[in-house]
Amino acid sequence: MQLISLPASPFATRVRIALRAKGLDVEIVPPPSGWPQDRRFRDISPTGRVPVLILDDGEAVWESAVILELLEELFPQARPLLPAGVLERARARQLVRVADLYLMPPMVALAAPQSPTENRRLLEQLTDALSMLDDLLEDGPYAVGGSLSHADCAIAPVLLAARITGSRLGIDVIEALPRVEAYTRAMIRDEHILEALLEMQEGIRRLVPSR
Ligand SMILES: N[C@@H](CCC(=O)N[C@@H](CS)C(=O)NCC(=O)O)C(=O)O
Repeated sequence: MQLISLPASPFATRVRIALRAKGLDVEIVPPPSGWPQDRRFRDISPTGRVPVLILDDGEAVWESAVILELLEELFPQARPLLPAGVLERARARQLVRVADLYLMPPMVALAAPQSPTENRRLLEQLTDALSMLDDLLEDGPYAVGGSLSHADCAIAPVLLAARITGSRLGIDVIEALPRVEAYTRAMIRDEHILEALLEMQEGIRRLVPSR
């Protein structure tokens, strides 16, 4: 199997955390030159986005949350990354949705130049979403159910991205949120999260050397 990935991508990072935790031997490759317009890349990733998982038979699967679910089903013998309880599984999936629908969109928009008014509006959206996350996170070292799950795969890279986005704008978007703050300290005690986040941070530094 191959994972088409970029180190700086929080979406690709969530899949890399899962691959590491499951101990799956997957070759990590960059997108082809000419990405994202490249026709051959569009044939396997119609959205033109990474990550994309290429299975051994050549089938391509895109959308990071779907890739995470697929890995659970393809490798039931590997470490499960969804909690055993039905409700806890729903909670883990909810946090993946929170990352995708509420946390990432303002951050993606903030990465592009915006007017000061728009910047303020997006920042407000981001802090609202972070404060919702503060209410949703459990107290333990992991987001849900006491062990590493899809929720952590999704939330940990988003929080690194939030910290970097905030510091670029001169504010710490996390410091006033006790659970989120505690979680950002606890998450890096997990070796799989830590390694993938260091890769992501280095990827961002290479893209924007001042960060
Ligand atoms: N919903 C997608 C989002 C993936 C995504 O936005 N990836 C970005 C990198 S972080 C990308 O490939 N952007 C290329 C582009 O927009 O042209 C997923 O979860 O996989």
